[in-house]
Amino acid sequence: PRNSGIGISASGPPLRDCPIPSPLLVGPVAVHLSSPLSLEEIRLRNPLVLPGGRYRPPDCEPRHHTAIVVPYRNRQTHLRALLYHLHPFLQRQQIHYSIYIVQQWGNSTFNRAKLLNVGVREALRDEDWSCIFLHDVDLLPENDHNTYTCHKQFPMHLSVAMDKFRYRLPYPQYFGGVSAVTPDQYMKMNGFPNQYWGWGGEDDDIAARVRLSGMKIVRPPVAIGHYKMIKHKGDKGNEQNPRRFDLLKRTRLSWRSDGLNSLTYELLSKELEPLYTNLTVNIGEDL
Ligand code: BGN
Repeated sequence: PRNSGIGISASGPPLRDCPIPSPLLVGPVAVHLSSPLSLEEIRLRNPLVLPGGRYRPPDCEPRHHTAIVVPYRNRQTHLRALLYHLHPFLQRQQIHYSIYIVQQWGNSTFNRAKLLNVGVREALRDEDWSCIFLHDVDLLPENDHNTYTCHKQFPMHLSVAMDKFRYRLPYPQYFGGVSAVTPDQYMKMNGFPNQYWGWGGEDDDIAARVRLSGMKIVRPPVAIGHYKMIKHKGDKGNEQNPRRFDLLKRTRLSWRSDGLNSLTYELLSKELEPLYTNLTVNIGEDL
Protein backbone atom coordinates (compact mmCIF):
# COMPACT_ATOMS: atom_id res chain seq x y z
CA PRO A 1 0.00 0.00 0.00
CA ARG A 2 1.14 3.51 -0.76
CA ASN A 3 2.16 6.00 1.90
CA SER A 4 1.53 3.66 4.78
CA GLY A 5 5.13 4.05 5.88
CA ILE A 6 5.80 0.40 5.47
CA GLY A 7 5.63 -1.52 2.21
CA ILE A 8 5.36 -5.17 1.43
CA SER A 9 8.30 -6.78 -0.33
CA ALA A 10 7.81 -9.83 -2.52
CA SER A 11 9.57 -11.97 0.02
CA GLY A 12 10.69 -11.27 3.53
CA PRO A 13 10.12 -8.33 5.87
CA PRO A 14 8.37 -5.04 5.08
CA LEU A 15 10.55 -2.35 3.52
CA ARG A 16 11.27 1.10 4.93
CA ASP A 17 10.28 4.15 2.90
CA CYS A 18 13.08 5.28 0.62
CA PRO A 19 14.99 8.17 2.24
CA ILE A 20 14.75 11.72 0.88
CA PRO A 21 16.99 12.68 -0.77
CA SER A 22 18.21 9.42 -2.21
CA PRO A 23 21.69 8.62 -0.86
CA LEU A 24 22.64 7.36 -4.31
CA LEU A 25 22.55 10.76 -6.03
CA VAL A 26 25.79 12.06 -7.47
CA GLY A 27 24.76 15.51 -8.84
CA PRO A 28 26.21 16.54 -12.21
CA VAL A 29 26.95 13.64 -14.53
CA ALA A 30 28.90 13.43 -17.75
CA VAL A 31 26.66 12.60 -20.68
CA HIS A 32 28.00 10.55 -23.56
CA LEU A 33 26.35 11.11 -26.87
CA SER A 34 28.46 9.29 -29.43
CA SER A 35 28.02 5.65 -30.47
CA PRO A 36 25.79 4.35 -27.68
CA LEU A 37 26.00 0.71 -26.65
CA SER A 38 23.73 -1.97 -28.07
CA LEU A 39 20.43 -2.69 -26.34
CA GLU A 40 21.85 -6.00 -25.16
CA GLU A 41 24.86 -4.31 -23.55
CA ILE A 42 22.60 -1.74 -21.88
CA ARG A 43 20.42 -4.55 -20.54
CA LEU A 44 23.45 -6.29 -19.03
CA ARG A 45 24.38 -3.09 -17.22
CA ASN A 46 20.88 -2.80 -15.73
CA PRO A 47 20.18 -6.26 -14.33
CA LEU A 48 17.37 -5.09 -12.03
CA VAL A 49 15.25 -3.63 -14.83
CA LEU A 50 12.29 -5.90 -15.59
CA PRO A 51 10.65 -6.57 -18.99
CA GLY A 52 8.83 -3.46 -20.20
CA GLY A 53 11.55 -1.22 -18.75
CA ARG A 54 10.14 -1.42 -15.22
CA TYR A 55 12.02 -0.95 -12.03
CA ARG A 56 11.45 -0.60 -8.32
CA PRO A 57 14.17 -0.07 -5.74
CA PRO A 58 15.02 -3.45 -4.16
CA ASP A 59 15.68 -2.33 -0.60
CA CYS A 60 13.23 0.47 0.19
CA GLU A 61 9.60 1.31 -0.50
CA PRO A 62 9.50 3.98 -3.24
CA ARG A 63 7.56 7.18 -2.57
CA HIS A 64 7.15 7.97 -6.24
CA HIS A 65 5.62 6.07 -9.15
CA THR A 66 6.59 7.62 -12.46
CA ALA A 67 5.81 6.64 -16.04
CA ILE A 68 8.20 8.08 -18.62
CA VAL A 69 6.43 8.56 -21.97
CA VAL A 70 8.60 9.07 -25.06
CA PRO A 71 7.06 9.89 -28.48
CA TYR A 72 9.10 8.08 -31.09
CA ARG A 73 9.70 7.21 -34.70
CA ASN A 74 12.84 6.01 -36.36
CA ARG A 75 15.50 7.29 -33.92
CA GLN A 76 17.32 4.09 -32.90
CA THR A 77 20.60 5.70 -31.88
CA HIS A 78 18.82 8.37 -29.82
CA LEU A 79 16.75 5.70 -28.12
CA ARG A 80 19.85 3.71 -27.16
CA ALA A 81 21.57 6.81 -25.77
CA LEU A 82 18.43 7.68 -23.76
CA LEU A 83 18.03 4.19 -22.28
CA TYR A 84 21.74 3.90 -21.55
CA HIS A 85 21.62 7.13 -19.61
CA LEU A 86 18.13 7.20 -18.09
CA HIS A 87 17.96 3.76 -16.47
CA PRO A 88 20.92 4.29 -14.11
CA PHE A 89 19.82 7.93 -13.56
CA LEU A 90 16.33 6.88 -12.41
CA GLN A 91 17.63 4.01 -10.31
CA ARG A 92 19.85 6.42 -8.39
CA GLN A 93 16.69 8.38 -7.58
CA GLN A 94 15.11 5.28 -6.00
CA ILE A 95 11.78 5.70 -7.69
CA HIS A 96 9.40 3.11 -9.07
CA TYR A 97 9.28 3.76 -12.81
CA SER A 98 8.57 2.40 -16.25
CA ILE A 99 9.65 3.68 -19.67
CA TYR A 100 7.06 3.76 -22.48
CA ILE A 101 8.16 4.32 -26.07
CA VAL A 102 5.14 5.41 -28.13
CA GLN A 103 5.95 4.67 -31.72
CA GLN A 104 3.98 6.31 -34.51
CA TRP A 105 3.20 3.66 -37.11
CA GLY A 106 3.26 4.47 -40.85
CA ASN A 107 4.42 7.49 -42.79
CA SER A 108 1.93 10.17 -41.85
CA THR A 109 3.40 13.41 -40.48
CA PHE A 110 4.70 13.05 -36.92
CA ASN A 111 2.36 14.17 -34.13
CA ARG A 112 4.20 14.48 -30.82
CA ALA A 113 1.33 15.71 -28.66
CA LYS A 114 -1.11 13.03 -29.84
CA LEU A 115 1.50 10.33 -29.17
CA LEU A 116 1.87 11.77 -25.67
CA ASN A 117 -1.91 11.48 -25.16
CA VAL A 118 -1.75 7.84 -26.25
CA GLY A 119 1.19 7.17 -23.94
CA VAL A 120 -0.55 8.67 -20.93
CA ARG A 121 -3.73 6.70 -21.54
CA GLU A 122 -1.93 3.39 -22.08
CA ALA A 123 0.44 3.89 -19.15
CA LEU A 124 -2.50 4.52 -16.81
CA ARG A 125 -4.08 1.24 -17.95
CA ASP A 126 -1.04 -0.57 -16.55
CA GLU A 127 -0.64 1.12 -13.23
CA ASP A 128 -1.89 3.90 -11.00
CA TRP A 129 1.12 6.14 -11.75
CA SER A 130 1.43 9.18 -9.48
CA CYS A 131 3.43 11.10 -12.09
CA ILE A 132 3.81 11.07 -15.85
CA PHE A 133 6.91 12.40 -17.57
CA LEU A 134 6.63 13.64 -21.15
CA HIS A 135 10.09 13.13 -22.53
CA ASP A 136 11.75 13.86 -25.87
CA VAL A 137 13.96 11.01 -27.06
CA ASP A 138 16.93 13.27 -27.77
CA LEU A 139 17.27 14.93 -24.35
CA LEU A 140 19.58 13.61 -21.64
CA PRO A 141 19.43 15.04 -18.10
CA GLU A 142 22.83 16.08 -16.76
CA ASN A 143 22.14 16.29 -13.03
CA ASP A 144 20.38 13.61 -11.00
CA HIS A 145 19.16 16.12 -8.42
CA ASN A 146 16.61 16.85 -11.13
CA THR A 147 14.24 14.27 -9.72
CA TYR A 148 11.71 12.60 -11.96
CA THR A 149 8.75 13.20 -9.65
CA CYS A 150 5.75 15.52 -9.88
CA HIS A 151 4.70 18.69 -8.13
CA LYS A 152 1.46 18.08 -6.20
CA GLN A 153 -0.38 21.10 -7.53
CA PHE A 154 1.06 22.19 -10.85
CA PRO A 155 2.54 20.82 -14.08
CA MET A 156 6.32 20.96 -14.18
CA HIS A 157 8.74 21.89 -16.90
CA LEU A 158 12.11 20.24 -16.34
CA SER A 159 14.29 20.99 -19.37
CA VAL A 160 14.89 24.61 -18.39
CA ALA A 161 18.56 24.69 -19.38
CA MET A 162 19.36 22.86 -22.60
CA ASP A 163 22.80 23.09 -24.19
CA LYS A 164 21.11 23.91 -27.50
CA PHE A 165 19.70 27.10 -25.94
CA ARG A 166 22.96 27.93 -24.15
CA TYR A 167 21.63 26.58 -20.86
CA ARG A 168 18.70 28.90 -20.40
CA LEU A 169 15.06 29.13 -21.43
CA PRO A 170 14.71 30.18 -25.08
CA TYR A 171 11.64 32.22 -24.02
CA PRO A 172 9.74 32.48 -20.73
CA GLN A 173 6.72 30.35 -21.71
CA TYR A 174 8.81 27.53 -23.23
CA PHE A 175 7.36 24.14 -22.24
CA GLY A 176 9.10 21.79 -24.70
CA GLY A 177 11.55 18.95 -24.12
CA VAL A 178 10.78 17.35 -20.78
CA SER A 179 7.72 18.08 -18.64
CA ALA A 180 5.68 16.28 -15.99
CA VAL A 181 2.05 16.10 -14.89
CA THR A 182 0.05 14.12 -12.37
CA PRO A 183 -2.97 12.29 -13.78
CA ASP A 184 -5.20 14.91 -12.11
CA GLN A 185 -3.36 17.82 -13.70
CA TYR A 186 -3.53 16.03 -17.04
CA MET A 187 -7.33 15.62 -16.80
CA LYS A 188 -7.79 19.18 -15.69
CA MET A 189 -6.19 20.51 -18.88
CA ASN A 190 -8.00 17.95 -21.07
CA GLY A 191 -4.66 16.41 -21.97
CA PHE A 192 -2.80 17.65 -25.01
CA PRO A 193 -3.92 18.79 -28.48
CA ASN A 194 -4.37 16.11 -31.16
CA GLN A 195 -4.19 18.47 -34.12
CA TYR A 196 -0.54 19.49 -34.35
CA TRP A 197 0.99 17.49 -37.21
CA GLY A 198 4.67 18.24 -37.80
CA TRP A 199 7.21 20.28 -35.88
CA GLY A 200 6.41 23.15 -33.55
CA GLY A 201 3.73 24.83 -31.50
CA GLU A 202 2.27 21.80 -29.69
CA ASP A 203 4.37 22.53 -26.60
CA ASP A 204 3.19 26.15 -26.62
CA ASP A 205 -0.39 24.87 -26.86
CA ILE A 206 0.20 22.61 -23.85
CA ALA A 207 1.65 25.57 -21.91
CA ALA A 208 -1.47 27.60 -22.84
CA ARG A 209 -3.71 24.77 -21.59
CA VAL A 210 -1.95 24.86 -18.24
CA ARG A 211 -2.89 28.53 -17.85
CA LEU A 212 -6.38 28.24 -19.36
CA SER A 213 -7.27 25.45 -16.96
CA GLY A 214 -6.27 27.61 -14.00
CA MET A 215 -2.85 26.20 -13.26
CA LYS A 216 0.69 27.47 -13.67
CA ILE A 217 4.05 26.00 -14.61
CA VAL A 218 6.67 25.21 -11.98
CA ARG A 219 10.35 24.67 -12.73
CA PRO A 220 13.49 23.41 -11.01
CA PRO A 221 16.44 25.81 -10.59
CA VAL A 222 18.38 26.44 -13.80
CA ALA A 223 21.53 24.92 -12.26
CA ILE A 224 19.73 21.59 -11.88
CA GLY A 225 17.60 21.46 -15.04
CA HIS A 226 20.56 20.93 -17.38
CA TYR A 227 20.03 18.78 -20.47
CA LYS A 228 22.14 17.79 -23.44
CA MET A 229 20.35 17.50 -26.74
CA ILE A 230 21.59 14.90 -29.20
CA LYS A 231 22.30 16.83 -32.36
CA HIS A 232 20.35 15.84 -35.43
CA LYS A 233 19.06 17.16 -38.72
CA GLY A 234 15.38 17.94 -39.20
CA ASP A 235 13.44 14.70 -39.49
CA LYS A 236 11.77 13.49 -42.61
CA GLY A 237 8.07 13.29 -41.80
CA ASN A 238 8.34 15.99 -39.12
CA GLU A 239 8.60 19.16 -41.17
CA GLN A 240 7.67 22.49 -39.59
CA ASN A 241 3.93 22.76 -39.28
CA PRO A 242 2.77 25.83 -41.22
CA ARG A 243 -0.61 25.75 -39.41
CA ARG A 244 0.87 26.05 -35.93
CA PHE A 245 0.37 29.83 -35.72
CA ASP A 246 -3.35 29.57 -36.58
CA LEU A 247 -3.85 26.61 -34.26
CA LEU A 248 -2.21 28.47 -31.39
CA LYS A 249 -4.51 31.45 -31.85
CA ARG A 250 -7.45 29.14 -31.28
CA THR A 251 -6.25 27.22 -28.22
CA ARG A 252 -8.46 29.30 -25.96
CA LEU A 253 -11.49 28.11 -27.93
CA SER A 254 -10.39 24.56 -28.72
CA TRP A 255 -8.75 23.15 -25.60
CA ARG A 256 -11.98 21.95 -24.00
CA SER A 257 -13.08 19.99 -27.07
CA ASP A 258 -9.74 18.79 -28.47
CA GLY A 259 -7.58 16.65 -26.23
CA LEU A 260 -7.99 13.70 -23.96
CA ASN A 261 -11.77 13.72 -24.53
CA SER A 262 -11.48 13.55 -28.34
CA LEU A 263 -8.56 11.13 -28.58
CA THR A 264 -8.92 8.21 -31.01
CA TYR A 265 -6.23 5.77 -32.09
CA GLU A 266 -5.59 2.13 -32.78
CA LEU A 267 -3.05 0.32 -30.62
CA LEU A 268 -1.29 -2.06 -33.03
CA SER A 269 1.00 -3.73 -30.54
CA LYS A 270 2.33 -3.54 -27.03
CA GLU A 271 5.59 -5.34 -26.43
CA LEU A 272 7.47 -5.69 -23.17
CA GLU A 273 11.01 -5.24 -24.43
CA PRO A 274 13.85 -5.73 -21.93
CA LEU A 275 14.43 -1.99 -21.45
CA TYR A 276 11.10 -0.39 -22.41
CA THR A 277 7.48 -0.97 -23.24
CA ASN A 278 7.00 -0.54 -26.96
CA LEU A 279 3.58 0.80 -27.94
CA THR A 280 3.06 0.90 -31.69
CA VAL A 281 0.07 2.99 -32.59
CA ASN A 282 -1.89 4.11 -35.61
CA ILE A 283 -2.88 7.70 -34.88
CA GLY A 284 -4.19 8.40 -38.37
CA GLU A 285 -3.10 11.38 -40.41
CA ASP A 286 -3.71 15.04 -40.96
CA LEU A 287 -6.86 15.32 -43.07
C1 BGN B 1 9.17 27.71 -30.69
C2 BGN B 1 8.21 26.62 -31.14
C3 BGN B 1 8.21 25.52 -30.13
C4 BGN B 1 9.64 24.99 -29.94
C5 BGN B 1 10.55 26.15 -29.54
C6 BGN B 1 12.00 25.76 -29.33
C7 BGN B 1 6.30 27.50 -32.46
C8 BGN B 1 4.93 28.16 -32.41
C9 BGN B 1 4.94 29.50 -33.11
C10 BGN B 1 5.02 30.65 -32.17
N1 BGN B 1 6.85 27.20 -31.27
O1 BGN B 1 9.20 28.73 -31.59
O2 BGN B 1 7.36 24.49 -30.56
O3 BGN B 1 9.69 23.99 -28.95
O4 BGN B 1 10.48 27.16 -30.53
O5 BGN B 1 12.58 25.18 -30.45
O6 BGN B 1 6.85 27.27 -33.52
